[in-house]
Amino acid sequence: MKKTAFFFFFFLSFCSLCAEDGYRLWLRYDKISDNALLQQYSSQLSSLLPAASTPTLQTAQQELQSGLQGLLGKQIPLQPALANGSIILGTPATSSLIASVVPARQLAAAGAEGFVLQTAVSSGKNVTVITGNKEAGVLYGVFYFLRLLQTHQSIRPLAFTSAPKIGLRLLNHWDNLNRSVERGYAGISIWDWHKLPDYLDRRYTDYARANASIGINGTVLTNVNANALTLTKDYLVKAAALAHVFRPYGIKVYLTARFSAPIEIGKLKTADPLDPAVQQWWKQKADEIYSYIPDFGGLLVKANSEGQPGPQNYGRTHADGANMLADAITPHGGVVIWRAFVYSNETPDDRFKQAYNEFKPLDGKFRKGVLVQVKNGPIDFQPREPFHPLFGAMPATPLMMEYQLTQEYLGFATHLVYEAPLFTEVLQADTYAKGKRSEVASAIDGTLEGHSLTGMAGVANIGNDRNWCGHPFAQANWYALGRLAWDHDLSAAQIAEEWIRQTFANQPAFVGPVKAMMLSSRETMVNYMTPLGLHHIMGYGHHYGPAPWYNQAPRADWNPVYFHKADSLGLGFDRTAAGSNALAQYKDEVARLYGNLQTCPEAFLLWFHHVPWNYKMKSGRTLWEELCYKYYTGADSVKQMRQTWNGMKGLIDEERFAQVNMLLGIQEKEAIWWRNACVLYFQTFSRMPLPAGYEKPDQSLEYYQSLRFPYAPGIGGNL
Ligand code: GCW
Repeated sequence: MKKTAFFFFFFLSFCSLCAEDGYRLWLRYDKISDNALLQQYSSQLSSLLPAASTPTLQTAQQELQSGLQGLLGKQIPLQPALANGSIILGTPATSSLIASVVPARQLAAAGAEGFVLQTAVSSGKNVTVITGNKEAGVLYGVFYFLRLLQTHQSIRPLAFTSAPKIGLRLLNHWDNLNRSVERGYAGISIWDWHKLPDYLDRRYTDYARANASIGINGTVLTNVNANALTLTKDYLVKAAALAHVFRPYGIKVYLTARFSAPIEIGKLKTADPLDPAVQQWWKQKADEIYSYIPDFGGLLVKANSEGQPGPQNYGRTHADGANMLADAITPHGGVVIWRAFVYSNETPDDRFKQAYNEFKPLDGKFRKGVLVQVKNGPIDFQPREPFHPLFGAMPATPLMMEYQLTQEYLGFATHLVYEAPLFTEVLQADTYAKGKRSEVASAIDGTLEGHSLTGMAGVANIGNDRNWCGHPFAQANWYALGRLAWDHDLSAAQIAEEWIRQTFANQPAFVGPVKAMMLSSRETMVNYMTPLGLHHIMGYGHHYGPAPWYNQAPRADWNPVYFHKADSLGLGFDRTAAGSNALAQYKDEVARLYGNLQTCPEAFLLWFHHVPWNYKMKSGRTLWEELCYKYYTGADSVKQMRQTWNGMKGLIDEERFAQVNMLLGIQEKEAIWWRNACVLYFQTFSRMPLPAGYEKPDQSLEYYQSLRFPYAPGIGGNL
């Protein structure tokens, strides 16, 4: 007996020493250390009524059991008889008790995917009900309930209903069949195509758990720079195996379609969407896909963009291409997600304007079942972009939001950047499409134009690194995407707080400072990389580090100099009527706000104006001084982040503490690199001295320009 206890103790202490490698994400379920709370929860939760034996309800039950076992440190028995503290799991269809205990209007409010958490008295017993109209809702409810415990919230009384505001809540993996990940910084792809379909890594299940816990209900497995082989039988069988793992978690599988697939794998001479043989080929392909994956979510397509084939190769429009695929896919219940990230090499116009120019005229031409997926901003996932002018501009078309979780332009997986403030800034921007209060969020959730097909996607930051995302804090961006897709009214602060409490610790001494650090991290990064509306000034190709001087790219709009337009007079891209007039793509109210130098928020200044170096900013400083101020403040803030983190020593496990500490060290160096390189380079145009009091860069501009990174991660060849 003693021996067992010793080993148990040994095992526990061993686990606490070795287990904090980040693998458990925000689903750690460690025993609650606050004894009073532990006792309270224990007395409120005594047993679990066995759920119906369907895959999703059994999954929900297992999650609840293992979660409670961890959090309460004891097993909650399955017990059919109602007792004080019973938990009842199920849908009104699987349990008559639920229908009698939960008010019908609450169930109605939960809709198809939502859930109800309800405490009630049934046959004289205090019970907790976790329910939804569909089984996936029950699972979401279980995860929400476990979150309440993990974050030390009260669980009695509960009368809480929650339903997602957005229908398709997706991750987009830019994963190639050779397991390289385009713009991936967390190892190779988690999809081990070679061993699929027979070898099902435990990670696939944990991936599904993590996604379901935040309401993500679909995953696009493959890169939008697509490989036609994805749609061959060999790979469909592999994708079907993943779909099988994900199904109980309410997660559908989607794939990317290469537009030229009929030629490459179908032996046709053309991929012209108006050619009957091509249409027939896609119909048969869709039938085949659905024979393997009956609940297949649909196809995501990047066409006529950055060298990808598309309908324009045949003189057809994006709508022609999307509609052909929709005719094949929608009869099976799937959707076609067509990306609006296009810019043509031949079009000499401002790259900002190209997606709008191509897509706006197609509004109303897309078939039912097609969504157009639009990046949050007009260029390309920069640290700060104004909202994309297509939002609010295509009333007849369901527009889906595309964010980038992977930090292609945000310091890779080395910089601590919490992206929720970026996401919410865009969602809250007012498009004025139907007058004031026509926020981007309402264009995405369907309320602005009355669409029922709605979606939000995040380009995944997941790889096979033990901690999934490379940086322990990058997990928060995955988490935030799911939470905001479910409910975009949540604040970045609220999401950060619940993530920290589950992922690290509940102590206020930790939560407070770390939350503040997360919330300011995005602005800090903007300051040391692209302040005042600068954009696209990173290294060429790999996108690592600063290279505002670069002008050797094969096309003008891949060059930083194209975007910042520094000259002896000033800095910034004039997108007013006097310049490219991109502002005309916005509603008048927005165009006026940004178009007037006096009213344009300074955060967006250089997006829209070419501003003289000695222009007086609101602070009283000149543009040049303000630019220096921002770069130096940004780099200094990283120093402060390190200090904050150092103060957290001892409050969490040593392993993750040390990892973050080292990463912040790199971030500080790289912030100084960005600052020095950019200030020295822009100084060659402003010809003004560094304002007094700033430490001089310790290297020359030539030094920064000479740096080369042939093996920077994330380029990802699609072999
Ligand atoms: O940001 C750019 C990336 C490309 C990516 C492209 C896109 C998948 O640099 O790597 O290609 O966007 O979104 O299609």
